[in-house]
Amino acid sequence: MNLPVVWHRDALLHEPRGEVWLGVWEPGTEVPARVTALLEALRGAGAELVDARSHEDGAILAVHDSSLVEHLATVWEEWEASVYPTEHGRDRVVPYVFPTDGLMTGLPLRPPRALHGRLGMFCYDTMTLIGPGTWAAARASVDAALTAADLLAAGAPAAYALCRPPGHHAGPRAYGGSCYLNNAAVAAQALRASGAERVAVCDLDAHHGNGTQAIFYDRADVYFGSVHVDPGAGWFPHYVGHADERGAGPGLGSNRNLPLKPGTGDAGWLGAVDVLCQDVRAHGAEALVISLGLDAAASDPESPLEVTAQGYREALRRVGEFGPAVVVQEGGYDLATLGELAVAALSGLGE
Ligand code: SP5
Ligand code: ZN
Repeated sequence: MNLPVVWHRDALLHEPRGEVWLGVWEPGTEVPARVTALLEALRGAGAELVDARSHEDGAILAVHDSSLVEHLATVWEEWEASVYPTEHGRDRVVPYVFPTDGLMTGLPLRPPRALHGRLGMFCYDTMTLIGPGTWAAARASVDAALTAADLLAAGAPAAYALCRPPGHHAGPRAYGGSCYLNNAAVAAQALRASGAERVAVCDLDAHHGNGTQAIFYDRADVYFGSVHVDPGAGWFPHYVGHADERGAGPGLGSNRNLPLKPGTGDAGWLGAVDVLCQDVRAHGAEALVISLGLDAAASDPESPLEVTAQGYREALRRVGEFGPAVVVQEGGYDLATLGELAVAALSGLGE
């Protein structure tokens, strides 16, 4: 495989030790072994491994509020120095109160004094835990995406960033869905900064990329399109990802959601990918970011879309025709097939 694979060893430091789903702590699927599975398969396919280089925070602050970045960078140390681990036996950061519109009823948001009260200002679910290595891994994941964008700026036709933790559920000032910083959005913004006037983000993860959508919703220069299992059919992120979300203000028309029925399979999924391709062409994108979640696969425990490895390969063949591409790893949770899915998908690029 003739494609640079960018990764950072700190990706392994993030150990969420599960997720709290409906009030119960479960093992969770976004595990460090995902990195090992992907690396081994890609190395076996002959890919060139590239170490992620460190980048300034400016690239992150171009898409995220500084309040979120500051929170993520410091919350573990504050948690650990407090009574949560010792008196309460809580060795991971999990929120419990959320300042929803229904709670606030238009009142001004005053950051709570208690850390355990403040968490819900930034985290919108109970499944995205923070431990000692989470910040280092999230920061390294962004560095992988930025290093891949650098390779494109230097003339590479494509580069793959083995990002972990994933990023597409992280918005301008909120994290959730196993995501902390939005690697794909940071890469798209970096491609803009390195000279591409128009960029397109195509999100193939089984779940809607609500964070990336939110970041670019009112912008015309960065198109966002997503194929995903219909949130209206009962799937995460439940509240967003509907077909009528088309962008706002100058960005009206630059956002496309293609929610799909559970059980859709290759033909229907690739038909939706074709709609994204038409959009990318119409947008006049000079560079692409592909949010490559492999959790639409039939083998995946987290989604019902029933896509095959050949389907993924064909999707990247089609999307990759429209320009140089940074491919960013998002979800994908079946450790037994994750590696072969990635190899199949990436082998479609440039075919
Ligand atoms: C990046 C990415 O793919 N994030 C996915 C986050 C969605 N996770 C949804 C989890 C729904 C609850 N899991 C059910 C576990 C039942 N044992
Ligand atoms: Zn997903």
